[in-house]
Amino acid sequence: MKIGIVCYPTFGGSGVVATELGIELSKRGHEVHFITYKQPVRLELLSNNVHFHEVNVPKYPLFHYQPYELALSSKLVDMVKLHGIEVLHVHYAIPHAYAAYMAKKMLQEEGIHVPIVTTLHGTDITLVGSHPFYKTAVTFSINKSDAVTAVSESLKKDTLRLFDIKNDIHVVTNFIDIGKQKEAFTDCQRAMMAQDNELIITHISNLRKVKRIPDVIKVFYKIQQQLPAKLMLVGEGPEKKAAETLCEELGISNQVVFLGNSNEIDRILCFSDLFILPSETESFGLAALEAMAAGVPVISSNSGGIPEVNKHGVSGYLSPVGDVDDMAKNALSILKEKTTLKQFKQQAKAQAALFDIHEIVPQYETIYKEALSKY
Ligand code: GMT
Repeated sequence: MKIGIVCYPTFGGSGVVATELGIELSKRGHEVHFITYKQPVRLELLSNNVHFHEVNVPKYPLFHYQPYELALSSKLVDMVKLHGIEVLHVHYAIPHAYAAYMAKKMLQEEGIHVPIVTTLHGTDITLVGSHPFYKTAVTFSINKSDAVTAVSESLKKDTLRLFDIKNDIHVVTNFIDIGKQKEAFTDCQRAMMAQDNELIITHISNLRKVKRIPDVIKVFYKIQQQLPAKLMLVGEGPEKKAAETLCEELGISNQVVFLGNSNEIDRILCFSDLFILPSETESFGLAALEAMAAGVPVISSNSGGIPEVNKHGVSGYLSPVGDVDDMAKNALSILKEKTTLKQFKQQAKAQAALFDIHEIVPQYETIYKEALSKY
C-alpha cells in the first residue's frame, strides 16, 4: 500500500509512534510518505520506501496565527495526487484529522477517494481536544474519519465519555521493537554518569505540568536518603526551571543531571536502574514501555492507560497520583536488594514483549485494508 503519515515530528510520544510505525510499514513492503513540517526526529534514514514531504507555512504579517491546517490540507491533496497515496493515517487529532478531512473532500471533487485513519494519542482528547474552543471541530473530524484508533482502552473510554462519537474506536496499543532492544549495548558507558555503587533513576518526558516533575524529584529525594543514587532528567519543557529550583532547595542539585532532549534514549535506558512516571494523566505511557523493554522497572502513577502497560508487582509498581511516599516505598523495595532488582528487570522486559511491534503493526494493516474496502 501507499500510506501517507501525518504526525508531529518533534520529541513526543505520538510522533515517535508514528515514525516507528512508518519505518516498520516500509520494512513490510509498503511505500510510506511522512507529511509534516519537519523531518521526524527518529526518521534518520530515508530509503526508496520512505519519503518525507515538508509542509511549509509562509509567514505573512497579516496573520496573527499562521494557517497550518490550510497548508497541510493543500500539501496532502498534492502528495496524494503526485504519489498515488491510497490511505492517510493521521496521528493526533488536532489539527491533523481536521486537515485530512478537508483534503479528502477536495480530492473527492476530482474523483479521488482516500480513506482517513485517525489515531488518538491522549492529550488531543484529554487535555486539548475536549476544551470547548476545539471540541466541536474535534468531534466532527473524529466522526468523519473512516477508521479511528486509540492507543489504550483507557483512552477509548475517555474519548467516548468526552465526545459524542458515532464511529467505532479500535484499540491498537503503542508498541516497541523488541528485536532492536536485544541488539542493545555491550557497554553503555555507565561509569560516565555515576559511581559504581550509585543507582541510576531516570525520567524522560517533555517536562510539562501533566508529568508532575516535582513528584519525580520528591521520590528521588526519598530514595537517595537511603541509597546512593543519581537522577537523570531527560527532556525539555516548561517545568524545567522549577525542577532545577526544587533540586537546589532540597540540596540535591549535584545528584541530578538534566540531559535535555536526547537522541541517545537507548543508551540512557541501558544504564538506568529505575524509571519514574508519576503523571497526572497518561493515555499509554510510551516512555514507560521503552524503559521496560530495556529492562528498567517502572514506578508510576495508576492514571489513564498506565495500568495497561506497567503491571503492579511485576514490571514495577503503581500508586495513586501524587502519593510520593508510596512511590518512594515501592522504589526502595525494588532497589534495596540486588536480587529483587534483577528479578524486576527481567519481569519488566517480559511484560514489554507483549507490545512487540510485530504483533501490533499488522493490526494497522488490517484497519487500512478495511478502510480502503469502503471505496
Ligand atoms: O506524553 C506527552 O505529553 C506527549 C504526547 C504526544 O501526543 O506526543 O503523548 C501522548 O501520546 C503518547 C503516544 O501514544 C502516549 O504514550 C502518552 O501517554 C500520551 N500522553 C498523555 O496522554 C499525557
